[in-house]
Amino acid sequence: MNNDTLLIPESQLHDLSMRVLQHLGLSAAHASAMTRIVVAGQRDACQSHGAYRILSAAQTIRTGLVDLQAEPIVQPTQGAITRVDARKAFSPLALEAGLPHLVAATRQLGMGALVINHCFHFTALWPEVEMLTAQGLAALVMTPSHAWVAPTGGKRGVFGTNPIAFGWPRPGPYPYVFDFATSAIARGDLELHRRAGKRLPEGAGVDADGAPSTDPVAVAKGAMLTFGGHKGSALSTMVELMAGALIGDLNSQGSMDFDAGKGGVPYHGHLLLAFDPQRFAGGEWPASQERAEAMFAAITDQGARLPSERRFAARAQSAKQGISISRALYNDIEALLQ
Ligand code: NDP
Ligand code: PYC
Repeated sequence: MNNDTLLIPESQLHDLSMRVLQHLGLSAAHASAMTRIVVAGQRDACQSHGAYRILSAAQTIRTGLVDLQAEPIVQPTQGAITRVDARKAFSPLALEAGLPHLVAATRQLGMGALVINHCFHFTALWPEVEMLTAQGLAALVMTPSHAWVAPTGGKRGVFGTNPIAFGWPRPGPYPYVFDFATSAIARGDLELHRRAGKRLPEGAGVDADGAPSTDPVAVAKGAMLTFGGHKGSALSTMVELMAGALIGDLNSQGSMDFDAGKGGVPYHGHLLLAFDPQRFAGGEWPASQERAEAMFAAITDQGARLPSERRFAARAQSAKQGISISRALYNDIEALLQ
């Protein structure tokens, strides 16, 4: 550990986050739900969506757009669908309110959907997916963001960074989980490059004239690009449709218009789909699970790693030695108390 990095107990980061978020005016219920997610992110060395997000929350609160106290309203589950109105508040509390209903519907029907409307969303998706795999369910989660990302062949933002996360329950402590932005890099990562004065990887974006650029400031003025060319572009379109139009909420352009240049985190809806493998595979689930495990082994046996293995290793390391956080970030978060 060098001078620029601190190692702190999880409880210390938890307390700091609670104090800061409540100092910024959030209710204890919102502060707790948000703290659980950002601390988990930092614990898992998810730098773009860990403690750094406390700064994003603070900036969003300054816009005056977010409701700091609103209790989410869970509407009665209709068929497979549970809908939660977050009422212009941050999403984590609405997620926690809706999740038990999603799990119950999924167990009853074999599959279920949780629709969260009218939320400010700033978190990673893997904590949400892991809440479902912990219940023995498979999960697919997606959300739009702000229209920062140009379609392949274009140069103006249309899509959000539009993450997609998938989880599969496994025997043992860890599920199979992937979680990635459909943009070449996440916006949070672009911001971290800007803070550190670093160039972006090639292919991350274009400047305001549409020319390829690795300058995070120029790309923020121009547009980010999707990963994988037309394939990322199509996946990003799907996220706009499934977690925007389908659930009766804003797409990434609508979110950006709502923000009107104030610099808050995106405001839109959010979609979680859950599947009960016991129901889908019927009596075949034990054999199906064995085949899935054989596939994972065929990946790792050749030296390739599974997604989330880096995070799980960081989680184990954090449990042993404390959570690693940059001193500059810790100081910036603490400064919010003044
Ligand atoms: P990364 O590119 O860092 O990682 C994507 C996934 O690929 C992870 O599951 C990662 O696992 C895995 N992975 C990375 N390298 C390998 C490898 N060599 N072999 C196998 N798997 C690998 O993610 P992004 O930067 O795109 O996204 C970061 C976070 O930002 C996500 O959690 C996402 O939810 C969040 N986000 C949230 C948004 C929102 O609107 N709320 C918008 C955009 C992003 P591992 O973590 O173990 O490295
Ligand atoms: O990193 O792209 C991102 C992001 C958008 C909203 C929250 N995170």
